[in-house]
Amino acid sequence: PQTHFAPSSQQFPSEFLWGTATASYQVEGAWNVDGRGVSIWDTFSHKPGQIPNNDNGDIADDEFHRYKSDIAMLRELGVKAYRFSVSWPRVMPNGTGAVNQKGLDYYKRLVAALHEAGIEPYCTLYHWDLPQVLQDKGGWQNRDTAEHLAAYAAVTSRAMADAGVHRFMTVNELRTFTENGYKTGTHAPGLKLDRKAMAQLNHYAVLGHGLSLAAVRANVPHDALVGLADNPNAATPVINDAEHIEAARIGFREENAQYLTAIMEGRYTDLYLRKLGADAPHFTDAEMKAIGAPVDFVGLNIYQPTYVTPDAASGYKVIPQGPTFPRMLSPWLTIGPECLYWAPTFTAQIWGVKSIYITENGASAEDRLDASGQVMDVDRVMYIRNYLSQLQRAIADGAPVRGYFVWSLMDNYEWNDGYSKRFGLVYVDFATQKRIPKLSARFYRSVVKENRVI
Ligand code: GBH
Repeated sequence: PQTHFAPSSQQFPSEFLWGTATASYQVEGAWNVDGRGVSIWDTFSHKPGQIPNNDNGDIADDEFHRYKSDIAMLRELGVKAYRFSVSWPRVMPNGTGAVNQKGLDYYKRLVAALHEAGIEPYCTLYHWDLPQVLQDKGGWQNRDTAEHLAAYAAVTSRAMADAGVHRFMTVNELRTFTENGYKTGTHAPGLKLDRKAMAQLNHYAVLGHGLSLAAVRANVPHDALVGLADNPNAATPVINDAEHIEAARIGFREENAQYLTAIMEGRYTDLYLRKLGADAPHFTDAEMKAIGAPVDFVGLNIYQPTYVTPDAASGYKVIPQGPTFPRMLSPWLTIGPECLYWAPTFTAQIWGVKSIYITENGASAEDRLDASGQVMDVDRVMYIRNYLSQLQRAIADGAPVRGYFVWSLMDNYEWNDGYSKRFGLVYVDFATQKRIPKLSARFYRSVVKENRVI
């Protein structure tokens, strides 16, 4: 009988970069320490009745004070990279102008400790913590915010490059900070704008990426890589025949017309502009050129599929997922591992992208300490294993995926869900700040060590 499986099964490329991800407001805490300014998330979460249990990020994982021991956890996992974000109001308390050196110093300490541990820092410049003073002037409804982001990105990327950071992402998830912040209002600043206002605001958001991309390039060494981490709707064919795959390919491009497609093509699709009619945004050629400037890599945050089927009229149609569709703990987090096959595959096929990272993937689960004080999160292991199998298959079929970051290293402040949804490989007891690696941490350590789905 065969007792030993060939280690080549479901193998990843030898240079594959395994990592984990976090974001400033979700883990740092220290919200009013060393001159940090106020962000829209401080304002939003401090307003009573806004977030379950009135949870906020004042303390979060206290990573500001505990980064050294958290980096020791990264070493335990054996990962080669850590994706973190810089808090804009920590570096520029007023959103523009004066730089708070103490704020920058925190990130220099963090980066130095990562280097010391042999872990490559992947730095996101904007993961949603907009300085409140800029929201007071309209936030992303104001074109100036795009310019201010670029000015902050210039200062921050220069300081981070001096500290040895070679990998930068301008923004995280354009769709989330625009639509959740300004359309559905579930995220800060909690507004509910109409279609016309949203179209213009979305334009300023992608412009913010484009201007920041240029600003970072001008301030970091030529061999540094600059991209973004976006969350395109992961259009996925239900049936893998030519017709359905083509429908999903069309869907992938059109469903993301105002975000990733605009960035990849430097223009809005005809269908997008036609659908908006009189609500279409105002834009200039120069702006579209900045938005479409080439990136060194595309980061994809992929969690759940958007199923698509052919449609005679518009080429594709989105199929809703009913109440019995399997989900993780977050209601939006449906389980469709094959979306991690299609998202990088389409990104490479449609736009010829040569370098892709999965900058986030992971799952919420109802984690409980068992009698022996362990967290046996077999559901999260199931989720990650199945998604990784599809990613491995995508790479085997030619998708140029260079790395993968689990969201998240540890449980943290999950935005409008507060601390009620846990995504970590490491359990955090928020009352004591004690960290307990879950079963999924052990699983991921094995994946990293063997460089295959195990
Ligand atoms: C990512 O968002 C984020 O980058 C990260 O910060 C976050 O912690 C992680 O994933 C897990 O959520 O409550 O009905 O308004 C993933 C995309 C978009 C999913 C907003 C949740 C809110 C749904 N997210 N969405 S709702």
